[in-house]
Amino acid sequence: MPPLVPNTGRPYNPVVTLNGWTLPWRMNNGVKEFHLVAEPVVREMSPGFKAHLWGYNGQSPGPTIEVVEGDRVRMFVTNKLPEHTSIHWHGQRLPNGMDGVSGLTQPAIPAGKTFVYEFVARRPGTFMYHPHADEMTQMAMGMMGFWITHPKAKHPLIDEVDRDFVFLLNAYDIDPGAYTPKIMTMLDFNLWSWNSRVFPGIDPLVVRKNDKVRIRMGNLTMTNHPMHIHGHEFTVTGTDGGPTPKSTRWPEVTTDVAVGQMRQIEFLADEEGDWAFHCHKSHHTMNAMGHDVPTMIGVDHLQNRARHHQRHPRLHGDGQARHGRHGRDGNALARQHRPHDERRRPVRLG
Ligand SMILES: [Cu+2]
Repeated sequence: MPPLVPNTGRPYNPVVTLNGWTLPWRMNNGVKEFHLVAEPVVREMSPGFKAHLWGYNGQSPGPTIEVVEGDRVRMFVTNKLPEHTSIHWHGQRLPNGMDGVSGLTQPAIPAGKTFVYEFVARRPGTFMYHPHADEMTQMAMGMMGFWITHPKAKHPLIDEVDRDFVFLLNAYDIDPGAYTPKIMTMLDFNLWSWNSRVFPGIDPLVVRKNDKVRIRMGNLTMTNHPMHIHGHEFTVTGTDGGPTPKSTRWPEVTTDVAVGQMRQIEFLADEEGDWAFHCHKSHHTMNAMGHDVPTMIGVDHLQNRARHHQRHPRLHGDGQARHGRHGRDGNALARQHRPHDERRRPVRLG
């Protein structure tokens, strides 16, 4: 027998935010009230590796907001950052003054102040939120979140699914040994993350065999990501513009998510196993990026080590006998020579 469905509670199947959560609300005279607090946060990006980011309500990305088509929504936004901010509700139909572009539709929210946004969630779909104030800094620091508007009735283009996952693609440039992202980086980020987590710290998308699965992804990095799934085919059923017409859907195993875009994919999980789902840019899959590292393929490491040992005996601890245990790769050398301080990030490769 399938699980019983209660006749009270939410009239929709809530989404699962990878390594995240949905923001609670309160009803006030028919208005759904939410409170977002923009503030500095500490995010553990993978086990043992903590980053000092900016986010909302203690986390980067901020909590997911879930509402129903037609809801009147009131968002209190309190600014606990050391500078001004605002929130733009990416993709929403709303009154111009609620669009959150500082210097255009509103003065920025000063540090220490609260601003209130209010509008009706007019169309169902998948949306994002992020600042439109000092954008380069604030998004490089992790300020962003997801917004889902569920359809209020059965929608011809929105299927019911058993599992509904959401995550944001984001990117950081954090030097080894450092905690804070370099905010001036434009393209050459060294951490490509999902909801500010990196492999193996990303929640798996666990489903039952033959579940119908929906995944909603938003891209708030500075480059595109061809997202690829193994063992199944999916269709793109929605964008930030809403559900796609059925005539435009065809089977794919990879779909590109461009900068500032959102893609919603669906498939039947009818093959058992642990299937990979990843960006097909090999640099992003490997993740631990160091573009200034020379190619070490073909280099005679043993001879180099001997030479290095002669010049820098102090770095080699108890001497050359130890080297044999560390293999022949360039990373082993880097590990040996790096001081063992507690700020060191565990190096993980795909
Ligand atoms: Cu990518």
